[in-house]
Amino acid sequence: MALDKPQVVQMLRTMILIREFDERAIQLRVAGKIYGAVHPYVGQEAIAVGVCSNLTVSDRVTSTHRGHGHCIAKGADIRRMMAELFGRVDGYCKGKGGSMHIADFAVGMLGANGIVGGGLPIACGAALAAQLEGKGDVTVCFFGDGAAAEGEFHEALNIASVWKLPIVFVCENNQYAANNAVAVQHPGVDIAAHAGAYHMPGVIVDGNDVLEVHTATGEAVVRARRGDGPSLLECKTYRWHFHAMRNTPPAETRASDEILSWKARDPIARLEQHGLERGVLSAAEIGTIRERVKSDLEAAVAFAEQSPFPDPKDLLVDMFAD
Ligand SMILES: Cc1ncc(C[n+]2csc(CCOP(=O)(O)OP(=O)(O)O)c2C)c(N)n1
Repeated sequence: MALDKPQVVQMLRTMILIREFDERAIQLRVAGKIYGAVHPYVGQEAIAVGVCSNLTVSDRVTSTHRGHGHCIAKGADIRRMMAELFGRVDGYCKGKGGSMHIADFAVGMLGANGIVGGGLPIACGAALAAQLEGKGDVTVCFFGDGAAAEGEFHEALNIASVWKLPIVFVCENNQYAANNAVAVQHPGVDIAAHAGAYHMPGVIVDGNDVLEVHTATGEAVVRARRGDGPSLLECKTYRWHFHAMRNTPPAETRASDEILSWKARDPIARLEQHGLERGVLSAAEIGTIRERVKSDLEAAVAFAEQSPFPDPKDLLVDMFAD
């Protein structure tokens, strides 16, 4: 069923916000205003938005080191996210966690995660909790193609299948794990092919098409809510920028036309085109969405800048459980 206008507007706005948040984060990092590693999600926005547009606030997600897009799509507050990147007390971890540790349980965001594959067992635990609670909530587990080469990937798929956990595994295959192209990490081309071994549906999705991601996730979420167990979606996409703040892999090792061919499939431009062709968006409305995103982001940066640094005497506060 075609999405209605408010849904298209909401998706487009969220995708633009995710992109602009990370482009701004790169600028701020280069300018030395924020600290630590930033792993940009630019180019992958259709996945977070297409997936999370099927979720309610009580559904949970686990994220990765490249987590800003998941946080925004699940409803986290960009002011507190930005304050965290600035290392300030109003950040999600009071400025002591940084980009890779943003969590907001109030909106079901169980946390970004610096450990590759670390979200997979956490997602199984969250899905088991949801199964025991019996309210029909699902858990989505985002992870990369590199994480699919970790043992935790197989353990998680196995236990989720055996226990029919209400979980959707979403592999964001952005073609690289740091320096390594997907072909050198995996013997087969498709991560989704592993699903058959664990007796669950495995679906390959165009990860640069938010509508396709939305539909495929919708089917997996219905299956999970019904009690029929997990699914694996492999979203084929591309990481436009470097891995973290270093140029990895060096631009010259990527085939010269590779980046260009993926940029021609820009997920935001494709949704704009879809909206214009269907007559549910006008160029003026797109301009207004972009302006609004810009002012919201500047407000987030201003909020972060006025927030104080944590007091050094609080260095160990919140580090250990009582
Ligand atoms: C267990 C573990 N091994 C290695 C690393 C170092 N590391 C950080 S990100 C990364 C690549 C991850 O690739 P992928 O899962 O495909 O995610 P992407 O960065 O492409 O989004 C590696 C190897 C780590 N953080 N944790």
